[in-house]
Amino acid sequence: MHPARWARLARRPSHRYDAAAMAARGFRPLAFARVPEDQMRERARSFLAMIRPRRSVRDFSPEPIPLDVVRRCIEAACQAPSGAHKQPWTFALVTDPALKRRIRLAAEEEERRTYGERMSEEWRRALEPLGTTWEKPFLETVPALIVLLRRDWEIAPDGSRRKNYYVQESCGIALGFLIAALHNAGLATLTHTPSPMGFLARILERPANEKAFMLLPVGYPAAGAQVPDLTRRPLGESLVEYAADPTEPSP
Ligand code: IYR
Repeated sequence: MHPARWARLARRPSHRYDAAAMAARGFRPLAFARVPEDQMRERARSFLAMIRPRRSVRDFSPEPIPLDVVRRCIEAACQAPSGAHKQPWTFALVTDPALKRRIRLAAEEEERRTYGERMSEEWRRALEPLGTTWEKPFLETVPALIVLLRRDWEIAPDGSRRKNYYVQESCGIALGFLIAALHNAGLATLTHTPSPMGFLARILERPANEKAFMLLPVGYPAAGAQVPDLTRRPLGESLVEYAADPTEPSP
C-alpha cells in the first residue's frame, strides 16, 4: 500500500472509537506523541549506545548513591505493563547496614550449599568464565540493595486471595525497565539470584503473598572493577525476520 494511503487510514478514527461511549467504559484518548522518522532513528541509536556498555558488576564502591535517583528509577520500573494491570510487584530498597549484613550472611549460607552440592557439573562449567563463588561481600559493601518481590496474589480486605496473572513476565519486564533506568542514571547493578531466595522475604518480614524475584545490588563500581571480557552475539544470531517484502534492508 502507498505510504500516503497508510497515513490517511491511520489518521481516520475507527468507528470503535466513539469517544463518549469509550469514556462511559472508563477509557480516555491515548496520549502518544508521534516522532518524525529521523528522530526515531536518532533515539533508537542513542538508546542502544546508552545501553550497550551496561555490564553486571560484582565489585562495588561503598560510596553512597543519591537515593532520590534510585527511587525515580523504581518509579520508572513501575511503568511496566503487567498482566491484567495487576502490578504484581513490591520493590524493597534496603540501605540499612545491619539488614545488608543479614542478607549477605543468609545469601552466602545458601550459595555455599549451591556451589558445594546443588550445582550440576554443566552449570559449574557455564559459570566458570564469570568467576563467581559462594562469597558475596558486595551485598554488604554496596550502598543499596533492591529486592524485587513478586506478588502471586493480593490479599483482599476480607483476607481472601485475589489472583494475579503473568506475574513472572510482569516482574521480568519491570526489572528490565529498572536495570535500564539505573544504568541510564549512571548506576551499576547486578542481577543476583542466590538460590533458594526464601530468606529475603523472611528477613524483610514481607507478607505471605510476596516472594523474592530478584536481588539487585545498586551502586558505583569499585575503582578498578574488572568484568569478564564477554562479547554480545551479533544481531543476526538473535533476530529472525519474516518479512513479505525481501527488499526491506536487513540489519
Ligand atoms: N546464584 C549464583 C550462581 C550464578 C548463577 C548464574 I545462571 C549466573 O549467571 C551467575 C551466578 C551466584 O550468584 O553466584
